[in-house]
Amino acid sequence: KDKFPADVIRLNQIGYYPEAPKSAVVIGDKATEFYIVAKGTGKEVYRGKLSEVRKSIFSDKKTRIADFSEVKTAGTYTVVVPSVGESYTFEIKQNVHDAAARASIKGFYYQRLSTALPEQYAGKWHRPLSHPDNKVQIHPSAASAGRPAGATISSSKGWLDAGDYNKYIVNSGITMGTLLSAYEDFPVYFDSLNLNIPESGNAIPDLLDEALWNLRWMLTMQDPADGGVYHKLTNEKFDGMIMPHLATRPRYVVQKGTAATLDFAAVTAQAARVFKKFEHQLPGFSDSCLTAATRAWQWAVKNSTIVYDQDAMNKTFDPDVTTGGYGDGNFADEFTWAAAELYASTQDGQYLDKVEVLADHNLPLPSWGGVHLLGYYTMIRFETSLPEAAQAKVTLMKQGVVRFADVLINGVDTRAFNTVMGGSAKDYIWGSSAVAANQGIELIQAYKVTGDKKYLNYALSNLDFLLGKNGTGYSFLTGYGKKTPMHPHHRPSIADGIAEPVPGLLAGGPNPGMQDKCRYPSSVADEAYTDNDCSYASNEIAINWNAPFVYLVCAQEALQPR
Ligand code: G3I
Ligand code: 9MR
Repeated sequence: KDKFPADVIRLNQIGYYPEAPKSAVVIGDKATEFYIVAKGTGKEVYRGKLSEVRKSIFSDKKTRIADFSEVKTAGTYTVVVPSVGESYTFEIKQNVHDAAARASIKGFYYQRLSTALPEQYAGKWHRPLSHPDNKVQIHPSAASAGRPAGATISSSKGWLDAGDYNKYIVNSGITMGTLLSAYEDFPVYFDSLNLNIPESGNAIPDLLDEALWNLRWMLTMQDPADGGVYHKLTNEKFDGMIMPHLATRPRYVVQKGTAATLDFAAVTAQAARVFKKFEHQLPGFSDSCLTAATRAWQWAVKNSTIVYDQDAMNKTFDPDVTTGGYGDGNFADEFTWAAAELYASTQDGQYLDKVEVLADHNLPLPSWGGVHLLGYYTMIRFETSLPEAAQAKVTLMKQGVVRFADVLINGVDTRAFNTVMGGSAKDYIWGSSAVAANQGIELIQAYKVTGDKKYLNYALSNLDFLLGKNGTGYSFLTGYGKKTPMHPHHRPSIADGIAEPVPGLLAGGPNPGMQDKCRYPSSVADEAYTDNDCSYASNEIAINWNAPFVYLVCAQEALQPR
């Protein structure tokens, strides 16, 4: 076993679709041949030649690729490389990612605050009610005429952002936009997906019921007096590694800001559209979302440069707040995203004027601070139902999305790990898993625009990356794959005394920034990851990383041919 470790062969530890490309990465340059062996019978079903040697651009690693796309028969297999190793077992079958797809959505259920998680839904990770957030203080930075400092508001529900217990509007923005877009792009797939959450069985798809939990919270973050939105709901500082129900220190809403308000406008405008279909179940809800969106937009137009600068805030107001910043000083992208969502929901031309089409073909990949492309995706999604006035912009957006996809896929076929992820060191930032997943989403948009299958399959290469075909050998989704994070920086998982972490959560992934100062086994860009709970810079989990994983995996489940 030790002589032939599974880890020298990197692959999607869950498996492959019968009709899709399939490859594994063999670390080292010596071997030349490989076999695909059927589990159980031990029979060799396929023999192939490894590729030419490929060189990592980050380290001195050399690899060869085992391409077994020709194996299409459903079954359980391993890759065997003589005198090198035998891989983990994996499956080839239809819907091979079904369980991982469900789990990654269910991961959001485990992040719910202001409720108990009963065993019936949460299994051994059940926990008591925490964070009712029904007496949240107005921080002095957020005081307004009707809501003086120290007054309390109710701002319950929502998801914990990540491994910490705070709730951040900016990060909820991209998360919700991504999940609602997944629904808008694949409604049929989600309509029948049962997640065993308390709302399962009602007439609303479970994905949307889950999203509603966070949306209800977001709606409370708008100041009713003027439409502006508080940047976050937070403790003064990060809690210790304690269970949620023991984290009872005072909570505050802080300063309103332009980014938070525009992200809120985008999400509520999109929600107005999505929930219109469920008017019968949620009477009036869609309309209230649109009203909230419109008021937020108007506030942002009047207050178009209000940065959330935590250090500056702390110089002026007490108490100091030192939790996650999510500060962003450039609002052009938030204006475009919010305008695009408002336009798609209302077709009111004033919003179309504010939708900015970027000239640069190297578009910014979506991230919490860069949401430009979310606006593109929505405009493209509704292309055929948008007025004539929008068509010129939509055409440019489609070209931009396809050009960006072509930049992403350029060179993959000589890359050491054979994935779109890892084309440059810039891919490996804090939360690099979300870079991989968002590249996948971008490629799926290019597939939708062109109908060219290659983009769908390149997107799949990044799902392979996330599930084990990478420089670390980890499948980053907790509980899914053979070697998965056991010690994420996630307070409930650390404090609950249960060996396995909460399942279905995506670890941040390689980040040579290593800002947490933990010990890492390697500082190389694509290997700088440690499965240690001290490592918030590589091994935390976060809702804005899970959401693009949900989109990518569900899109593949919905789109791969049967
Ligand atoms: O913008 C620069 C870019 O210009 C530069 O090239 C790059 C080089 O590393 O750095 C970029 O800034 C980074 C920024 O994220 C934007 O990606 C910072 O170095 C990096 O420190 C920063 O990390 C953020 C981190 O909080 C610290 O603020 C992560 O994106 C963000 O996901 C993370 O979010 C935390 C919350 O604050 C609290 N809750 C948990 C959550 C997840 O860890
Ligand atoms: O636990 C915190 C994590 O959720 C954040 O992402 C991270 C960066 O903002 O900060 C973590 O908190 C650490 C703090 O920044 C420094 N002291 C140790 C804290 C817990 O490890």
